[in-house]
Amino acid sequence: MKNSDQFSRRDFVKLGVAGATVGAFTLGGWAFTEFIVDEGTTDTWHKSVCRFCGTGCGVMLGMQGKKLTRIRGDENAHNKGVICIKGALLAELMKIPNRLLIPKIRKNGKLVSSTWEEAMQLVAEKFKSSIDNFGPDSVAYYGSGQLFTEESYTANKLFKAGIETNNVDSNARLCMASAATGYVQTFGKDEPMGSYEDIDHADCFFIIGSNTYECHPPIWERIRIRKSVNPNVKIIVVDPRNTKTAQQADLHLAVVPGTDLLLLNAMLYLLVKCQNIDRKFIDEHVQFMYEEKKVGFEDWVAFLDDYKPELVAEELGLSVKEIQTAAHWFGTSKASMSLWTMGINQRIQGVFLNNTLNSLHLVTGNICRPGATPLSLTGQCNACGGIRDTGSLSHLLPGGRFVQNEKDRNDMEKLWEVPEGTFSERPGYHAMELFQAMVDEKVKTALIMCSNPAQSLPNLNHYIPGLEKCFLVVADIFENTETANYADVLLPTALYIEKTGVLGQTERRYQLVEKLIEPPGSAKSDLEILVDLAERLGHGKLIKSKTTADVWDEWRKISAESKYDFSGITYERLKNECGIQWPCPDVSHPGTKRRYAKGDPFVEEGKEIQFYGKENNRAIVFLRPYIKDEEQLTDEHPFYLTTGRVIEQWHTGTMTDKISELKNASKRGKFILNPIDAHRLGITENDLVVVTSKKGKIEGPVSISDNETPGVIFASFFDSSFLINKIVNDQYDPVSKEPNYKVTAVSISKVKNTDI
Ligand SMILES: Nc1nc2c(c(=O)[nH]1)N[C@H]1C(S)=C(S)[C@@H](COP(=O)(O)OP(=O)(O)OC[C@H]3O[C@@H](n4cnc5c(=O)[nH]c(N)nc54)[C@H](O)[C@@H]3O)O[C@H]1N2
Ligand SMILES: Nc1nc2c(c(=O)[nH]1)N[C@H]1C(S)=C(S)[C@@H](COP(=O)(O)OP(=O)(O)OC[C@H]3O[C@@H](n4cnc5c(=O)[nH]c(N)nc54)[C@H](O)[C@@H]3O)O[C@H]1N2
Ligand code: SF4
Ligand SMILES: [Mo]
Repeated sequence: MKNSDQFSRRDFVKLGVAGATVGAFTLGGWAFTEFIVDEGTTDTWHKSVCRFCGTGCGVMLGMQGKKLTRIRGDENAHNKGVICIKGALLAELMKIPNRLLIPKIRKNGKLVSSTWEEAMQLVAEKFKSSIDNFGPDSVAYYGSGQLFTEESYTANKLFKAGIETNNVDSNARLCMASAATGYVQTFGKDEPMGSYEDIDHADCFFIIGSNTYECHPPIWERIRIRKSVNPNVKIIVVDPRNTKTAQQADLHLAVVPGTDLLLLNAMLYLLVKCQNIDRKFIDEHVQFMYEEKKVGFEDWVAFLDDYKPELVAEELGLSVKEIQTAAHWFGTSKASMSLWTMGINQRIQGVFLNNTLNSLHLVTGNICRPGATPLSLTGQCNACGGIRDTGSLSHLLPGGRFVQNEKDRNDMEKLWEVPEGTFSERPGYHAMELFQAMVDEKVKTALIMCSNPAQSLPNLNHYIPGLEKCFLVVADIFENTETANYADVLLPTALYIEKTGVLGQTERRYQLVEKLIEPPGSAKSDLEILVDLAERLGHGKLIKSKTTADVWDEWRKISAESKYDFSGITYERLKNECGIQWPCPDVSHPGTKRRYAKGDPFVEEGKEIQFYGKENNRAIVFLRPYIKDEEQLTDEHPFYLTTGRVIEQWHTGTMTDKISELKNASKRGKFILNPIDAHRLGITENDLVVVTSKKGKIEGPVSISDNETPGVIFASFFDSSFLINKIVNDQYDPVSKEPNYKVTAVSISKVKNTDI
């Protein structure tokens, strides 16, 4: 595998550290096992988890008194001691100055300091008056895959069972909704069957729409190690851009943005044609379906005829040979593993893509055995545990239940001890509808916790007026976020190890973060705020668990009534173990590495594989036709803009852009162009350009890089002075409602030369 130029970037990080001695033990690039910002000795080491991404790395935190001084990857955890630059700088995160210390209330257009009593009284009054005058659906909660499970669970319960509105959604809608819906449709239950450990057994990696190298570095490191001990292992990367991940692939398929479903169906076509499918597995475990209708194997084969590589290669921007190689490697390897993230989820056909990826595994029998699995990489540290598992989305109830299913509603009403008929059968507003409902003044009062939608939503120009109209209560650790600009009440919250709670990462693993530091000023945990609000709204009895330990125990017991059973995962166990994978039905159960397979407590005795999420125990292979993305190139908009991440920055940058090492290394927001396009347009490095889409235009500097492919412009969304989301389109998948951040047709024109 090629070696990357990342060392120079790491050196930059080292140079960026002012005054501190920095030692870093590096692996294959941006992955570290130990990173020390030496500020003296360390008295005690504490087991914890990184608070950033869904890799969910175990970390060891070195404390000197009440100060976090050292970070080390936890060798005993699933990440085997490997962490990335963001995790390595967790100590810097806890030191960021200018935290929000006291509540603020907007008076005459300005946020002014208040007491908690005054702020919470006002919040409760506003919620009550909206509910009284306009009904419970005039209020809403918008949460985050970065809150602890106990927090999301409590918010969900308060709003759905207490206030009686299903208007509960979160930033996970922007992120995981297509993957979650894909799993539910195909297997009947959300969450992956596989584990990270499968990486150590896979012979073919199919990485599609994931820049694993920058966004899940320890996972990339594990893949790299697998490849280095076994050079025959193949890595296929499907990404329109020549990312750091793509550069190290054996086969990089630089598809035209928005066309992947043609590729997946063409691969299926070739797998059938070359007899690389597993008929026995299909006959035992698979059902074919077109929309709601059962169809046969032959119907599926006939459907694939439209996807002969010769018919689709041109639209994909690939050669027939490239498609053949991908199908051959996937179909003939002993164990194939797919990994994917936003390049597939944030798409108009996000759910269809997820279904079809799952199908590749089902028809080849590459599932439920070591190394063979579709594994959707999760984005945030607790999108899985906190949002998906607790059902904190507008169409869900806890433990894989659905708002629209009467039995599910009645079951949850019993478990939460509220009268039958409490839950509305109508799903609440999903994220995109919710912000539209603010524009339309249907939602009058909303609580936003741990998210910064005024920077992260697509088509910002359209939704900002809604944030202005709605009475917004924003709980954040900082005052200077984009969303805080529209807050009517701003509540200071505790961050990371200033509070206790459970995080659930990609592979169904729950891990505990324990409080080690007091929050600054009068900041409170998000749970404390929710408990306070519940009491003020008259739901103190419903929200009876008021501490994180009590909430966890309540949720743990409730989980026992579902196929998500993790009743055996106690705080006590989590304090001593490096996380446990559910299902885990009792305290002596070791957890479940491979779901739907022997060893999973829900698989019947004597069965090797059982897709028990479905009534007939069969997973579904859907016939999913490709539909052209609405964002097609035209003379007016001849480039694709795609947006995403860089390794040093976390989302809207509120945290990472305040850590000098990360800020210096990532520089500012910019449009990144391929040299060929730049040359053709007469654009040079640092030129100022205007990029225009159907939604608007923004100005920004250009950077030129071979990592981009001709016709595609890349921009990240971390820089609040470069709000790329003003021009990103806001169409969304019709089923998952996840927006299409990845494909926007744009034009680009040069403004003037500048020395930025
Ligand atoms: N450093 C860092 N790491 C993070 C985060 C972060 O903010 N910073 N955030 C976390 C979160 S919440 C998330 S959701 C994940 C996201 O992790 P990723 O999904 O890996 O990151 P992105 O950069 O959003 O997008 C991934 C890739 O999709 C590609 N892509 C764009 N259009 C298409 C297409 O049409 N087809 C295909 N196949 N690919 C396409 C892009 O070129 C990009 O390389 O990262 C997590 N990890
Ligand atoms: N253009 C473009 N836009 C995107 C995406 C993309 O790929 N392209 N990806 C989308 C995806 S996948 C995601 S996940 C979203 C993320 O979008 P957001 O959730 O809006 O982004 P964050 O920056 O993570 O916002 C977290 C906020 O919570 C605050 N915070 C941190 N810790 C705590 C805490 O413990 N409690 C509270 N109350 N607040 C806290 C932070 O200061 C910050 O303001 O962005 C989406 N937007
Ligand atoms: S990979 Fe994710 S969880 Fe691991 S250290 Fe980096 S940001 Fe933290
Ligand atoms: Mo995400």
